[in-house]
Amino acid sequence: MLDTTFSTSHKAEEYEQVSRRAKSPEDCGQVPRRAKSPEEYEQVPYRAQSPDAYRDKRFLVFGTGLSGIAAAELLIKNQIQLVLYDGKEDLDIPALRERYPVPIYAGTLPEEVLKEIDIAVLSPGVPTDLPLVNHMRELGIAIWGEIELAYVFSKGRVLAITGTNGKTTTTALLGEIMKATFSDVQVVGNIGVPYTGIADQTTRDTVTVAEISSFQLETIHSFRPQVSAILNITPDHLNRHHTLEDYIAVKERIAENQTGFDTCVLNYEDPILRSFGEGLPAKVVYFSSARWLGRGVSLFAGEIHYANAKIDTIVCTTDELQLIGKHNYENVMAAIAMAVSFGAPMEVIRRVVKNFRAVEHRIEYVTTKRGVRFYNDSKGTNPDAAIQAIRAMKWPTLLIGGGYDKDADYREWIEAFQGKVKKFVLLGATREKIAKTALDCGFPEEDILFADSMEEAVRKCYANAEPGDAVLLSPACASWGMFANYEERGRIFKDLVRELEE
Ligand code: UMA
Repeated sequence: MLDTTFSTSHKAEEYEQVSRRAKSPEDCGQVPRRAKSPEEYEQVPYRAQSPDAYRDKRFLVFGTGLSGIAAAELLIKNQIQLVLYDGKEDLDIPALRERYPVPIYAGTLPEEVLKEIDIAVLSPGVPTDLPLVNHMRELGIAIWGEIELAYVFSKGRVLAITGTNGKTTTTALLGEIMKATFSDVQVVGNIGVPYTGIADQTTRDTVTVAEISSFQLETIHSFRPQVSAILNITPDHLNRHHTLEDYIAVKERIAENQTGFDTCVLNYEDPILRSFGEGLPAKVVYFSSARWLGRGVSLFAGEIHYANAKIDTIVCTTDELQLIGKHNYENVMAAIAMAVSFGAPMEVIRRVVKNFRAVEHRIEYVTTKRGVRFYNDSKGTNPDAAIQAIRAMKWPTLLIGGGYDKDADYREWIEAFQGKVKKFVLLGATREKIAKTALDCGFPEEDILFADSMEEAVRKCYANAEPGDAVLLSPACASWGMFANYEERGRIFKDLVRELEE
């Protein structure tokens, strides 16, 4: 029987080892600890200023991708003046103007236009240190991001997730838990749905679950999630953030406006995040995949526990999950910690986490044919992501890798095979380079196969697989050159797999 609830007192020593928040809301005299209902939530000044404060401002929307267009539409709907700008010289201005009757500029932005602007809303992909953005600062223009605009113009409670890896899975899972608990739930942000696109539809009852990238955190000001999470921090996007320290500082901004009313969920096994939690005004809930925590969410002997001062509950075992791999267990634990902190019932959490399947293209189970399991990890576009996928495989694996050359080093990926890879089928521009690294790492030459197309790669894997094996597409490379994007690569793989004869 898994629904075991027992006292935590027998783990007192471990409990003492776990650093907790510096100040509890009770210490601060701030009660209630967390706003459980929309009514309680409204008593806390989450959104300090109403959108009305901005109705007479002139906005510049920088970027005409998903975020820029959604931001422009939100401002237009609210009858707020704006100028649309994109750095792309060959922007199709007439086509855009047909849909958006506002001034549109591409490439250069006249000084007299800039001088009229009060607030610039940057799309996430726009570096905040561009000369043009620096010039805007000199002119006294406020620099917002699309997330800040959405937050100011939306209503209801917000849960937000950041981290280097696992954001999308955690956001999607938490979104499902929230949908099973509340009637009005929006899942937005870096996951591919701009937050500004739904801001107008939100009410005080809306629960918004947002995946927030480091790019998006750079330009928040008042954004204050009631529950936040930082899953992990490893070097990434350093071309944009320049140093690891800056990247860490940006990630940590997700909690900068949180107080004792709010909760921040952190990975106890990430030393940066463990110490970050020690000084936070928000209530901190840790999760750990490596030890039993007296309080928080722990993976212990194959069981995921949630414990607070009074109870220790087994949420599920890892065998009951459809997701595989330690990193995925961490994503599940973070979602559990966030959901419990937000007041979702444990029975709902249990049901949803057990049924939740991987998001498309991330170690996504496709099907089993003749006893051979097929997994699509087309999103494994760099060696780090591909390492997680091969680590998650519990079976002898026929691995399809290779693609566009991003100048990556494949050694660590190949070292992570640890005897699991039976055949290594290589595609694309990087295939020779990867094969050479594999040979240098002692991978047997006869187990390296080249393929000229995905079809050939799938066929070669199937021909060499035995019942009980797995076939994994996890290329460690971008898809460009052979496919439009990783989504197309993954879908072609899945179609080919489904067509295989039983
Ligand atoms: N642009 C400029 N100047 C620049 C850079 C871009 O004018 O210096 C213009 C481009 O010409 C283009 C537009 O800005 O017209 C593109 O904006 P964008 O790059 O911000 O892309 P969007 O389509 O708005 O998508 C963004 C996120 N993109 C990035 O962060 C790069 C999407 O995340 C997100 O899903 C979407 O908003 C909705 O919120 C994608 C991503 O790659 C998936 N994220 C990175 C990641 O996950 O690693 C952070």
